[in-house]
Formats: sequence, C-alpha cells, structure tokens
Amino acid sequence: MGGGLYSTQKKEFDKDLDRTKIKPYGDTLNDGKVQVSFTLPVDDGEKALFAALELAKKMGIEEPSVAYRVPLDKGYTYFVLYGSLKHSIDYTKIKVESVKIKAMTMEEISEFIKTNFNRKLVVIGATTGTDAHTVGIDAIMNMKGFAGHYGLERYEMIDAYNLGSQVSNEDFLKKAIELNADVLLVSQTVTQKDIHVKNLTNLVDLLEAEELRNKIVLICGGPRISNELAKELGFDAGFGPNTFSENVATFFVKEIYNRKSK
Ligand code: B12
Repeated sequence: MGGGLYSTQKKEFDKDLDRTKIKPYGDTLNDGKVQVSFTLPVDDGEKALFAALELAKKMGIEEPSVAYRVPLDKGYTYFVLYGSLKHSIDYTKIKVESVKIKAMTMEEISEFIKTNFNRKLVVIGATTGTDAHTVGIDAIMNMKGFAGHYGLERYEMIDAYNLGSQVSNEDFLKKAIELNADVLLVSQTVTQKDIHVKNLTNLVDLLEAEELRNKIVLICGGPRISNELAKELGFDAGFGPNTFSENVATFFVKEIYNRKSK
C-alpha cells in the first residue's frame, strides 16, 4: 500500500546512514529520538518534573520533554520522557559472540535424535536460586511454547522436565543425577548485585565436584545472558532475548553428537 512513495523516501534516508555513527531514529534518520521511562523517589510536583528533565539532560538527551508523569505512591513518581539523544555508536566496532548455528525445525530435531542417538534425550530446566521469574524457562520448555514456537515438552524425542523457579542448585543437581540428564537448562533473570554470576558459577562448581560437568550439556539463558558470559562462567552456551526452543535444541543435539564423535 503506497509502497512507491515510502520506498523512494527510504532510499534517500539510507544514503545518509553512517554506520560508524548510528543513533536512534524516530521521525527522520539520525534525529536521535528516544523515549525513556524511570521512577524517581520523590513526591510528584513541579520540582520533581524539573529534576526528571535535568536527569534526562545528564543522560545526553537534548530538549527533553515529559510526555507523561504519575505519582506511584507517596514519595515516588513515574516519568516518561521524550527527546533527542546526542550520543551515537560505531556499529562497525560492535563484536558479539552469539551461538552461530542455523536452527533446525522441531521435526528435524526429532529426526536427528532418532537417527543419531536412538533414544530420547533427558532435558531438565529450572530457574535457580532466589530468582522467581518463570516466563523465560516456560517459553523454552512448555508444551504451548512462545510466540508460535512450541516448547521442548512437545518434542517427540525429548523428555523435558521443567522444575519451575527458585530451585536450589543442590536440588537441581539431585534431579540431574536421579533422571540421568543429558542437558541442563538454567534460566536467570535477576542480575542485581551480580547474583546470576554467583549462582551460575556455583552450579558449575557443584557439577565439577560430582564429576558430572563433562557428561552434561550445560546451558543458561535470560534477558541479560550472552553466549560470551555463559562460556566465561563455564557453561557450554548462553542464550539471550528472542530465543526459541529450536535454537537451544539445535545447539544441544549437535553438541551431544560432536562429543559422541570425538
Ligand atoms: C514478569 C516479571 C516479574 C514477575 C515474574 C512472574 C513469573 N512467574 O515469572 C514478578 C512480579 C514475580 C517479578 C518479581 C520481581 N522482579 Co521482575 N520482571 C518481570 C518482567 C515485567 C517481565 C519478565 C518476563 O517475563 N519476560 C518475558 C520472557 C519471555 O522473556 P525472558 O525472560 O527474557 O526469556 C527469553 C530469553 O531471555 C530466553 N531465556 C530465558 N531463560 C532462558 C533459559 C534458557 C536455558 C534459554 C536457552 C533461554 C532462556 O528465552 C526466553 C524466550 O525468548 C521484567 C521486566 C521486563 N519487561 O522484562 C521484570 C524484571 C525482570 N524484574 C525485575 C526485578 C528487580 C524483580 C524483583 C526483584 C522486584 C522486587 N523488588 O521485588 C522481583 C524478584 C522476585 C524474585 N525473587 O525473583 C527487574 C530485574 C532487574 C535486574 N537487572 O536484575 C526487571 C528487569 C524489571 C526492571 N526493569 O527493574 N517480576
């Protein structure tokens, strides 16, 4: 619909795109438009409004305006601000080490397991430590899955056990031994005070103490987990936002296959 005009305009904008200085964009390319929201621990009012605007300027947002503000409780006010970010980023210098494999489909993964292992794989998942966020691990494991992608419970050749949240590393390990797990999936959402790092490292230590680390494919995931961090902490892989079951399942079936072939 109206593709002609839009595509001509898009071409002109794209000419100005300098990948060494990319900025957010709202209306026209490079305008730097951003919307940010935050809560300040102060009562709502004129003083709070100016404090929020000053803070936005310190963040590098030029000509900020408060689009919305609301008192959350006594002594707390929530703000949504709009403005132009002066900072840019050199996109050519960004290096990310993500898991690089082409995801197979659920059916292809089942076929791969049948052909290469001739038995079901046991996969246990949990959100560990004090972390109560279950939506991430459910997205990967639950029968109905996430965003149109079925979870591991639906895979014909996978026995999937989702232990839920706030599972201690000790209980997780116990279950891994009891069920003779091939793969452990750990979800971590809360990263305050680096709690995820301590928690993930502790699990690696426990597995090593039981001499299980090399027998298990150990994978973690969460909104602030990268493959790089996961590997640094002694995991086989790490998955961040927008992961689907087939991404992680493709990784672990290939990993088990590669280990078997060695
Ligand atoms: C829902 C929610 C809650 C719910 C959780 C309910 C539940 N049953 O899960 C409740 C209300 C309980 C909650 C509580 C808290 N929350 Co909360 N919560 C959220 C919220 C709004 C959404 C999280 C979510 O469900 N995302 C959707 C899923 C699908 O995305 P995902 O987790 O990223 O999962 C995907 C990938 O990361 C990946 N993935 C995830 N896990 C795994 C695992 C494996 C193995 C693999 C392969 C992939 C993978 O695949 C998934 C699908 O693509 C976020 C804010 C936000 N908008 O993100 C805050 C947020 C995560 N919460 C936060 C906080 C601080 C808390 C509390 C500490 C608040 C408090 N002071 O009490 C408590 C903590 C309680 C606890 N003990 O853990 C912060 C975390 C900040 C930080 N950096 O640590 C956030 C970011 C909010 C914020 N902006 O401050 N929360």
